[in-house]
Amino acid sequence: MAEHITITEFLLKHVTGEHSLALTSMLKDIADACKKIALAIDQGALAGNMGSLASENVQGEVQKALDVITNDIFIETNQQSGYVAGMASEEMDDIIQIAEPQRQKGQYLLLFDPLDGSSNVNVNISVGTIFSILKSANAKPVLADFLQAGTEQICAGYALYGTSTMLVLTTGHGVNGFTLDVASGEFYLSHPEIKVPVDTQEFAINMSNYRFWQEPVQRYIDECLQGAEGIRKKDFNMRWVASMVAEVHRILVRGGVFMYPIDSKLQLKGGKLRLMYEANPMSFIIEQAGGAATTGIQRILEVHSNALHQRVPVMMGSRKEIERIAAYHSKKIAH
Ligand code: AHM
Ligand code: MG
Repeated sequence: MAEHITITEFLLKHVTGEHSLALTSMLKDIADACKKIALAIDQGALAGNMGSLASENVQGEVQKALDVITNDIFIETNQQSGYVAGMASEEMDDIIQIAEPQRQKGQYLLLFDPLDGSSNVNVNISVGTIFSILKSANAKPVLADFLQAGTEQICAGYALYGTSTMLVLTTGHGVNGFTLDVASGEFYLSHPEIKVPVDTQEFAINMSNYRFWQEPVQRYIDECLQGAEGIRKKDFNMRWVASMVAEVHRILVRGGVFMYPIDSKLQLKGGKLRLMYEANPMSFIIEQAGGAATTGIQRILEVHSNALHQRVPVMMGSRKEIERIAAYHSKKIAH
């Protein structure tokens, strides 16, 4: 573990500029919330946390007990610093207003997915929490204040509840990863200045959707599958965890591309993954680590946001591969 630097020591030293006080304080609360979530997941079935509820969230998805538990933990814990003016969650239809006494210094918006990949919870596979922080134009924010492009993010991160619990974040100056020491309850810097490896031979996509994809995505995957005998002249490996946080983390550590493209089943929805609290924060992290993120036709961080739960096609990871995929969409690389 690199020099045993705690997350608080790291933030105090490295987060500078106009948002430093607020970010340090908010990130401390976020780290606390993620620790509590890690515990709730660890206790799992023993605490009766694993079932499905009768309720559905705004996306029409059946909520798991842990979706609701982790949502409550995240909201409750992140009201404490007083810097958060409003929140938005994958699990809630509308923006979350923060009561007056809890937002004395409220100038920031916190958008989050408390438990991404929650379909994996019952089968004991890694899940995560994703968050994004924006500046609010209003102390009492309304929906319009949240609808900012991803380029406006001042901080983004995720917690991965995997073989160890990690918190990975960016404030726009590179990406750093911290690992939870369960014994002391402290996050320590374990992955300083993460960079996405430039070369990759690994892709992540739900192959069962192949027949629904658009031609540029089929073409890219076909060429990967042809391996050394095909135009790419090298063999590719494939992974699909069905947990975006786990896939993106793997890409940060050893390279690769993660794809959830538009397909004919998703056409009306605009994509599978949500822009504001899934695609934007993960794209910010990937770009800060030297990678790239596109819808196929546009940089994700520049997508105009018109709804809280808006969906987008997502392709992110090693820069050269993402540029190739974008070039297939714009037909800049001919067959
Ligand atoms: P969720 O927020 O409802 O958990 O959905 C998002 C997840 C991503 O983590 C993952 O990449 C994707 O859904 C998996 O989808 P699929 O089950 O279609 O493979
Ligand atoms: Mg999600």
